[in-house]
Amino acid sequence: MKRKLLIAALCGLAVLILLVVSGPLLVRLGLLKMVFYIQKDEAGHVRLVYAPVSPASLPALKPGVAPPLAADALPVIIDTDMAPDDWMAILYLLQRPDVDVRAITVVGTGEAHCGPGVRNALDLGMLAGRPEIPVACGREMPLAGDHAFPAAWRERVDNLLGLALPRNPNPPAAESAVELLARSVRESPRRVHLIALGPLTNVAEALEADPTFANNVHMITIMGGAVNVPGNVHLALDNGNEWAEWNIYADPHAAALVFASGAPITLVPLDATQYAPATVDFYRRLGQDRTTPAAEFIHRVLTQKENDLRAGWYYFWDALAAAIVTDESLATFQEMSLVAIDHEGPQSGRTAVSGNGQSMRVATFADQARFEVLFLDALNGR
Ligand code: AGV
Ligand code: CA
Repeated sequence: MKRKLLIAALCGLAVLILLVVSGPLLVRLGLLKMVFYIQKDEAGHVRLVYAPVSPASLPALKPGVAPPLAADALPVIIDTDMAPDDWMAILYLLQRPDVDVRAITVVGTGEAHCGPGVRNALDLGMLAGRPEIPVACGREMPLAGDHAFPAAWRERVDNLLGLALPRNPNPPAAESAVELLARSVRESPRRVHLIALGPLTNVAEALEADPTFANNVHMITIMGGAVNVPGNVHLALDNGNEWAEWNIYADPHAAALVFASGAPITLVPLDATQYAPATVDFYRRLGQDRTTPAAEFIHRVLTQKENDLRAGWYYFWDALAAAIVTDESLATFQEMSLVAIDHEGPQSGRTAVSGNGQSMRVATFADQARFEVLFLDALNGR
């Protein structure tokens, strides 16, 4: 009996090893759709996963058609570090007829590097039928300090998680991100809504470069910070910093300058985004309801992220912030006086309540069910 069990276990192990070794080859040959393989997860742990491989072999995506813009569409500039949930936020905004995306500026101190980040932003514009939207990148070092996103994360987002987008024939803007920000704000017929989805390096530089910049900004909505909840850098870094959220941590001095600038700010910190986890349930719903190239692309992105969804540590951080811009009733807000702590140490990058802080509107809760419907509808052009 014992021997039979042992033999069965050994056979099982042999089959598993065979599948791991031969899986990728069988997929290449088109004999398998799913495969076991060894992957390093976001926290750097090695694990065995069962998932589709070779996203490059998926059928090429065709450019979609942008919705006709409403006459009173909100003029918006997106400042982004081009991580996967930034792609979701960008496509959400591009698919909404009530949003007029006038420029995309990539921040060089976030997850993507400038070269691939700009390329991918242009190609997202192509996917959404808006290839003419200008895209530029900013400086690649924070205004102060040397906090950087993990190299492995950067490589993955630079490579679009192995996915492909239709190629936008337009070149990047000839200007820098700060110049493009300044010009887009200046030339907008109405005051623009600036949506910052990465470290605040570009936004701080633009505010510093031109004291009148903020006059033509209706609102800066920032995904970043953690006020009354733990931060998220400590999940990846072993530095004892329990407070900081990545976007603020990557350039705390830039955040401090933006906070102190006097510009009107809506902060969407982890306090609110914790209510918008990227769930397997949402992924399944999108799988059954994807009628546009944008919806199809985000489904592919979530397929690449499936293990993170199952592990429960992936959130629609930036997509939620974008959705809140279009529908404020998704969130509950509190007026708070906040500082961004920009000195080195275990609290570097913390967004803390302080009597010396800047008053801003802070989202502390989000309606998950309504956000998901809005997101799914917009991706599908509804
Ligand atoms: O902290 C949230 C910000 C968002 O702008 N980013 C991801 C979103 O684009 C950084 C981040 C936090 N945890 C992460 C992040 C993780 N586990 N993997 C990749 N990026
Ligand atoms: Ca981001």
